[in-house]
Amino acid sequence: MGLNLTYKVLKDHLLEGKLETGQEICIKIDQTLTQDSTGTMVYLQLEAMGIKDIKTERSVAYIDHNTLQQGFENADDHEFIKTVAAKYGIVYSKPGNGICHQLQLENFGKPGSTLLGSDSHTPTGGGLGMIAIGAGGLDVAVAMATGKYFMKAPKVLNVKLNGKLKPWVSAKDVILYVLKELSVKGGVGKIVEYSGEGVKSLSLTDRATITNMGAELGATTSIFPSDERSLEYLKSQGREADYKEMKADEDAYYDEVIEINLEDIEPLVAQPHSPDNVRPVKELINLKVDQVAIGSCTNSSYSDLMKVARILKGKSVHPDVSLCISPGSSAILKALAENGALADMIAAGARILECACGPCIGMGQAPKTDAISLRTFNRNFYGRSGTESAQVYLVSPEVAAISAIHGYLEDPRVITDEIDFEMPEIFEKSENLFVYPKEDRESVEVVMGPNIKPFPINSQLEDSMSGKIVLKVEDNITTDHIMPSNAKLLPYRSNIPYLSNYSFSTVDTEFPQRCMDNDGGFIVGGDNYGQGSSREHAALAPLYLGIKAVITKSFARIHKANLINSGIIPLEFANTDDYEKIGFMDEIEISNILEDLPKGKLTLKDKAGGNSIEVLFEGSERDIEILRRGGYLNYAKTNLI
Ligand code: MIC
Ligand code: SF4
Repeated sequence: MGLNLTYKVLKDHLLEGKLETGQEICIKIDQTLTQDSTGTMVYLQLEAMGIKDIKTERSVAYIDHNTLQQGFENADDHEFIKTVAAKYGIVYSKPGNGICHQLQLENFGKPGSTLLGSDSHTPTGGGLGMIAIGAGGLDVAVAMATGKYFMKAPKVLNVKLNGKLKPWVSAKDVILYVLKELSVKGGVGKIVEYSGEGVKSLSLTDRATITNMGAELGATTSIFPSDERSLEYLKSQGREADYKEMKADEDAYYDEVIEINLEDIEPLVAQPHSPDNVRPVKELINLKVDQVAIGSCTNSSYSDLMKVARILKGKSVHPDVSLCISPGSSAILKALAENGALADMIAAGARILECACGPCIGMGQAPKTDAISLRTFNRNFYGRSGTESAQVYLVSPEVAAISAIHGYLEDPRVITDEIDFEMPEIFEKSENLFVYPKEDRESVEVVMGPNIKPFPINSQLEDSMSGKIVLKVEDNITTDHIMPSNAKLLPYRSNIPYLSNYSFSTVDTEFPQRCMDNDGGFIVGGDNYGQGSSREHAALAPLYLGIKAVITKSFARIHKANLINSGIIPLEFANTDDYEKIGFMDEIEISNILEDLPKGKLTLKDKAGGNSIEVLFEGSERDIEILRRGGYLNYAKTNLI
C-alpha cells in the first residue's frame, strides 16, 4: 500500500526509529516558532543548554500574546526575547506585527517542511502541507539546540471531503462539524489528514482555519495536500519558490477514514464551555449578544476580514454590542487600510484592536459580568475570556459580523446581497516589524530584567513517593484551569514562583497553600486532563508546588509531555472505576517506582481506604530516562547536546 502524506513528510525527516504506528521516532525539525508567553521559558531553557548556534533552518520569536505594556513586566520579557534572538540567530517579530501562526504561514510556511512551535495552534501550518506540531517549550528549545524532536509515530485519520460548501457556510463550520463528530479527544494520538475533491474548493487560509482548530480535537496535528491553491497563496506572499506539490499516494493507507460531504454542513456554533459543544446556529437564533470579537489565529485572514468588512459596509453595529476586530497580521491590516475595508469597519462602529491575540487570551476586552460573547476564536473554556460568568460562543466571521449588526445570534443565510472582493495579487509587506539577526552575534548581550526569575528544575526520581491527594478534579480539565491566563497573570509567564500562587485558582483557590502545607503531593484527574494550551507553566507551577505525580483516567498529549519534561510522573488508572476509590486528601504511597516504571504498571496504596490500585505508565524508554533524571533539561544536557 502507498504512503499517506503524513508519513511521506515524516519519512523525509526521519532521523531515528522505525516509522511504524506507536513506535518512538525522532524527526528533523526545519523550523521553530515561539511566542512571548511561552517563549521566555523556552529561551531561558535554551540559555541553560549552553549552546552556541541553533540547528534549525529558520527559527522565529514572535511577540503577540502579552502585548499590553501596563507595567515593566511585558516590556522586560520582550527585551529578553529580542536580545536572546539576536544572540542565537533567530528572527524577532515585534509586537504589532501580528499573530505567530498567521505570520508564520505568510512569511515562512513551506510545503513538506516540519515546524515545531511552543503554542498548541502551530498546526495552522498544516494548511500549507507542513507537519506543524505544537509542543511544550522545552521540546522547542531542544529542537533549536539539536534539530531533533521525539514523538510517537501517530495513527493517521483521513477526512475525505466531498462536494462544495454552500453560500454562507465557511471553513470554521467545517472544523466545528468535525469537532461535533469526533469530540475534543477524538484526535488524540492521531494526525488528521484531509483529502478528496472538496479540498480544491477550500482556499489556503480556509485550510489553515481547519488545521488550526484541529488542536481542539486533541490531534498531534492536521495536514492538507499542497496544490495549485497553495501555489496561488505562496505567489501572493511573494514566495513562489517555496512551493512544492505534496499529496498522498493514490492507494495510501489510513488507520481510519471518515467522509464528509461539504454540502451537508450549515452555519454552526460551539456553545460554552467546550469547542465540541456544537449546534446549528439556526437553533439558537435570538440569543441576545453583548460582545462580538473577530480575529485570532483561527479567523483573521485577509478573506475572513474582507467578508466581515463587506457585511458591515453601510450598516451599524447594534447599540448594545461591542464589536472588536483584531487583524491577523500587519500585512493584512495594511491591505484593509489601503482598499477602504478598514474605513467600512470603523464607520459601522467596530473597535479596531492591534494585530495580536488580544481578547482570545484575555489580554483586554474581558466581557461584562454574565455577558454573551460571540467569538471567531478556537477556545471557549471556562474563565478564559477574563470574566468567569461570561458565556463564550465560537462562530465563523460571517456569523459574528451579521450578529454584531442584529444584536442577537443570527444565521448569515438571511443576507441576500452577494459578497464579492478581490484577493490582492501580492501582499506588500513592510519588513520593518521583523528584526533579522545580524552576522556578528558575538557581541550581543542578553538583557534579563527583574521580571525574569529562575525556573524550577526537578531532582532525580526516587524509588518511592508518598503524600496526600491535594486536589481531585473531574473530566476535561484544561490548562486554563491548571494555570489560568489573563491580563493580570500573563505578565508573569517568566516568573513561576509568582504564577504558582494562582494554579487552579478558578477551581480551588486553596490549592497552592494546601500544597505548601503538605509538602506537595498528588493530583487526581478524570479524562482528557490538560487539554488546551501548550503552556509548560501548567507543569512547572505544580512542580514548584511540589506535585510528584498526576493520576488520571487519560491525558491530553502536550500536557502529558510537559509533565514528563518536568519530571512529574503522569499515571493512568488501569481500571477507570478506581477513580472513585481515591478521595481528596487521602494519603497515598507509590513504591518500587524505578523497577515498575519500565514495566508500565505501578501500584498505588491508598492508606486511608486500604486499597491497592493499579496505575499505568505509558511512555518510551527515553521518557522513563527523562523521569529518572528529573526532567528533560537534565537529560538533554548530557544525552543530546
Ligand atoms: C492558547 O491559545 O491557549 C495559547 C495562549 O496560545 C497557548 C499558549 C500559552 O498558553 O501561552 C497555546 O495554545 O499553546
Ligand atoms: Fe493567540 Fe488565541 Fe491563537 Fe492562542 S489561540 S495563539 S491566544 S490567537
